[in-house]
Amino acid sequence: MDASTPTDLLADYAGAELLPILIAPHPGLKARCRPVRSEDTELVRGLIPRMFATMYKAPGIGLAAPQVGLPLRMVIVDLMPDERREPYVMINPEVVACSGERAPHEEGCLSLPNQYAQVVRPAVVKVRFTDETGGRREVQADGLLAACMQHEIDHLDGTLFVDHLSALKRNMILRRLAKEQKALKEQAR
Ligand code: K2U
Ligand code: ZN
Repeated sequence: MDASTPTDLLADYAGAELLPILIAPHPGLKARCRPVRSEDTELVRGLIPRMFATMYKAPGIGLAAPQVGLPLRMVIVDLMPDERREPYVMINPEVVACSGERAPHEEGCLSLPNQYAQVVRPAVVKVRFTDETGGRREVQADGLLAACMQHEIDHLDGTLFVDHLSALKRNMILRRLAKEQKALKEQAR
C-alpha cells in the first residue's frame, strides 16, 4: 500500500459488486491469513469498496477478508454510530496492548447467520494497522468497537466467536446453524 492511495476508496463502495460471504463450517474460515504486501496494492484497492458494499448490505458492523474467501490479513469495521459512517480499513492489524479488565458483548457473525452469544474479551485494546492510504495508525478502542476489532482480527487466524465459548455452547450453535442452512438449501431447490 503506497501512501499516495486516495481515500476515495471508501467513497465508491456504493456501486461496488457484492462478494459472497463464506458460511461456517467452510474451511476458508479456518485459514491462517498472510500479511498484505506492497504487491497486493491493486488487489486491495479493488477489494475495499466491495467489502464495504457487502458489509453494509448484510448488514454488519465488521467484515474480514477470509470471510469473502481471501486469506489476507485485512479487515473493515464500521459501527455506524448514530447512523453516520465511521469506516475503518485495517491492513495487517495487530493488538499491541489490551486491558486486564474484560467485558462481555453479544456477538454475531455474518459467517454464522442468526447465531448470537455473549463473548468475554479484554474491555480496551490498542490496535496498530495500516489504513487505506498506506498510513500507519494506532487506535485505542473500548466497548463494542473493541469487541468488533478483536472479533475481526480473530478471523485472520481462523478463530470464530464460537471458539471462545464452551464446547457445549459451540456445538449447539454449529448444529443449529447446519440445520438452518440445510432447510434454506431445501427451500431453494
Ligand atoms: O465478522 C463479522 O461477521 C461481523 C460481525 C461483527 C460483530 C463483531 C462483534 C460483535 C458484534 C458484531 C457482524 O456484524 S454480525 C451482525 C451484527 C451487527 C451488529 C451487532 C451484532 C451483530
Ligand atoms: Zn465474524
